[in-house]
Amino acid sequence: MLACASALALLLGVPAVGAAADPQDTSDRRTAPVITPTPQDLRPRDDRVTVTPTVTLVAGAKADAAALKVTQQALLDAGAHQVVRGERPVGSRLTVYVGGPGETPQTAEALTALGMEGPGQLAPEGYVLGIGERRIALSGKDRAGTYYAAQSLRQLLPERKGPGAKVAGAEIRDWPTTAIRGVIEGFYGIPWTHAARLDQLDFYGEHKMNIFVYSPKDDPYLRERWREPYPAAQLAKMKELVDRAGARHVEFTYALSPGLSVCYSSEADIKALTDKFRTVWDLGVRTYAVPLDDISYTKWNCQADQEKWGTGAAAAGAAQAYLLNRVNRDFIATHPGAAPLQMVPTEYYNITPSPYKKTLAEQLDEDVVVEWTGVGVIAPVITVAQAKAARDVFAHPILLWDNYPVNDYVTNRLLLGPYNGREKGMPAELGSGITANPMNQAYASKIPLMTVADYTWNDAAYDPGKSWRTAISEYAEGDARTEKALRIFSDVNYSSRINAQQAPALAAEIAEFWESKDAAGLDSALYDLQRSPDVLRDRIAEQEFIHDSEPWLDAAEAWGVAARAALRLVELARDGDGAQAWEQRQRLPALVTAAKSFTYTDLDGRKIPVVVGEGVLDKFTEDAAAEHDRLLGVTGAVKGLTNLPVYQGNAIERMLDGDDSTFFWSSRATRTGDHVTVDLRKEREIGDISLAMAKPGSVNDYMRQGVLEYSSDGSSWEQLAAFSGKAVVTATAPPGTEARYVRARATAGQTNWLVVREFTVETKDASVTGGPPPAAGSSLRAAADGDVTSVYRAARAPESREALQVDLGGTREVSSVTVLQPGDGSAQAAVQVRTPDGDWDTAGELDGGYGEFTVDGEPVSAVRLLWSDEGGSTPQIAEVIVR
Ligand code: LTM
Repeated sequence: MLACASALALLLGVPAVGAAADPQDTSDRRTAPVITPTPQDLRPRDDRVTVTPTVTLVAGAKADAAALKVTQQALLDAGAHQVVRGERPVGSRLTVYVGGPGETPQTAEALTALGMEGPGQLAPEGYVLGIGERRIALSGKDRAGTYYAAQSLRQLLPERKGPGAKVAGAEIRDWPTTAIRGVIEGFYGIPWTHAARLDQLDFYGEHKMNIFVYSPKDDPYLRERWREPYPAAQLAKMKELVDRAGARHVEFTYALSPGLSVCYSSEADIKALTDKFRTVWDLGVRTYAVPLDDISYTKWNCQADQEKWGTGAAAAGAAQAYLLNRVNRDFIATHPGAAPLQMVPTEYYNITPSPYKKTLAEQLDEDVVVEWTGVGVIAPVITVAQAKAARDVFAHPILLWDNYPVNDYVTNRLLLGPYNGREKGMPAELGSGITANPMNQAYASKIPLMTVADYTWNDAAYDPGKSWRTAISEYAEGDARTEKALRIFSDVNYSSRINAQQAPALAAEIAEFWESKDAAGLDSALYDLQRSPDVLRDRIAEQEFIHDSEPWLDAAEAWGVAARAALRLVELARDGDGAQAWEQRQRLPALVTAAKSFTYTDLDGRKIPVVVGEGVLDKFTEDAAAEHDRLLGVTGAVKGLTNLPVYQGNAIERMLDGDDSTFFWSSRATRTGDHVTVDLRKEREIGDISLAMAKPGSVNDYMRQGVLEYSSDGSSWEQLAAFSGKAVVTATAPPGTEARYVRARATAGQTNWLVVREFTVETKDASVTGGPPPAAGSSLRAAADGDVTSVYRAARAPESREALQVDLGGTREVSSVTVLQPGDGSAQAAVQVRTPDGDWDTAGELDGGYGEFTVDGEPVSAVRLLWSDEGGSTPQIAEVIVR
């Protein structure tokens, strides 16, 4: 048997697929056929069939209607003028047989003619699809299988405007390795729209997913007001969803979450639950779930429960088992055709044995399916061993609630990378299946969800990168420019807890640039990034993707612009064009600010700044600025460092911005060893240190127990102070203490996240004197602090013979002095150096924003700007750089 991937390649290699050579065909949206999810066994044949003007469709009375519809449409899209029902082949027409043994008995003969076996031995929902000898045969193990055969055929047939397309012969035997495969709309935040849900159901059918769990956390009728009946309009919509799901062989699962207020022992509540189930039963719902996640199980909602079960987690396990068993026995068991009940335990996120799990495992009816998220709510990996352990500890079939690509905990991000980190063979250990929890953005979720469909159908063949590229290609509907733009956009929205690397393709381009120093390749990649949002806006067929992704598209475009400007800065600086480089450098902050300015509005109306390519694009602009600093000969701005993940754009730099209302905020609780660090960029004498943590509204978000430490090299540290239980920590370094790094390091774990409003470290290396005095908020020191972004702004115009002096702390040979002024630089001054005999030699006159003055290797002990008596403008100096 050929390995599936190579067989597919062979199939694709058959040149006559489609009709690219047909001069009448004007379609520009044709791609080589790829079946997704990846089939289990696909073999090319030597022959091929032709799509004739009239195609005969042979189908029994019981043939799956949905499969017939898909097949018929696919044939018409492939150029057939008409598809007519018939009993047997007619002349040289293409004959298509649709239906497995229970649907269309004639398909068996067609398969025999092709030398193929029927689907009898396949798993449920499996199918065989044969193409050759003027016939196509689709035969499912069951009706869903036939529908999936039709979906595969749809992908193999070309799209063209007239008959005559040649289709490569193929023999496919295919089946799912995961019985239950699909999506749980189980996130917090803005629920999907009705239109999006209908569209998703179509999408699941096309990708051979067979379950949709309706469980949005913010639908009040599912949680807060679970007892209340639905308004008629909402029921009508649900009926539409149930019908659409049925027509796509998708099991619509109704999930009611009573845990916020339920009284487990209450007959009235059990009735309220089953009444609500009965209402949707009448709509056609046959699968039910009772999620009990994200509730307290140590606090009862009624005294009767405490009296019946006592207290503690084991008591909660017993109470939940009681309620679920009642629903299982009173409702599921009394409704023939109902699927096994599903439940989400309150401990859904690990496999650690516990009194709660033990009780639940022992007391819950054995046919109830237990949902589990893997180890960790957002599990970076899920292994075969973990799945086995989950099965053991819960002692029930496991339905994996996989929290990918859900982004309700990072609403500033789109998660467009592939499904990853799930070990091959894991689904077989679960006993039930896999449902993926998607993003608040239904349409943008499709790219990662296609890869979920691929894994769940055929985990053995699953290759995340390949699956991801196929998904993008499919979503682009064969348009090469859309595909490229989508790949670029998805690359900068790639990372998540299951895909560690952000923007892998762009990061590689950037690394290549730093290595090779050749800017052309990177500039072109960044230009493509900058253009990709417009390409997508103009060309993508599913415009709802644009609606979903709008702020991220805006940000991607703006980051493309900013990063290109940063690249140009490096080029100018490397070319020695100091004046232009300085101009470019000053443009950069506004471009970066613009790139960070786009927001997503959440359910509560809060505007959340979105990120794209974080850690790659922002870092590149920082690295470019640092390269400029290096070439200028300055250390650069004081920097914040941390190992903690960031919560929604509250970046580490915010603890250094001198603004007490902005802050760094971690996106997890602090653990032992976590740190926030100030990097002074070079060794300096340090003095007073102040660490201001927590904030109004998050008064407990501070490091409970930790130490303040300093270091010269970032690896060996000296302790300055230990602290505990204080949100504001201060210390003073002993006189003469020199350090490059100062940090606060946690010495114990805690449950709260960390907010740092300001982390200030006083340094004593300022050597700037003279005048005019600085304006409020500025300092003399800013003129020579190694940071070209901090500016000395004078409070007034200079007086006669006034000068700003930078002492070098000794005499040294100096080859040049560079003076940077913001903008065009209006200050006028003589740039002078002090020679060993105390004289001031003039090296030149300030003229414009950038001035570089040669000193010819003279020994110099100080530099000064002797302001000219005339002109009277108020000086501003970004940096005086002495080399
Ligand atoms: O994962 C489960 C069982 N419950 C919630 C989800 O509703 C939520 O979407 C995810 C991601 O934030 N985390 C949960 O704990």
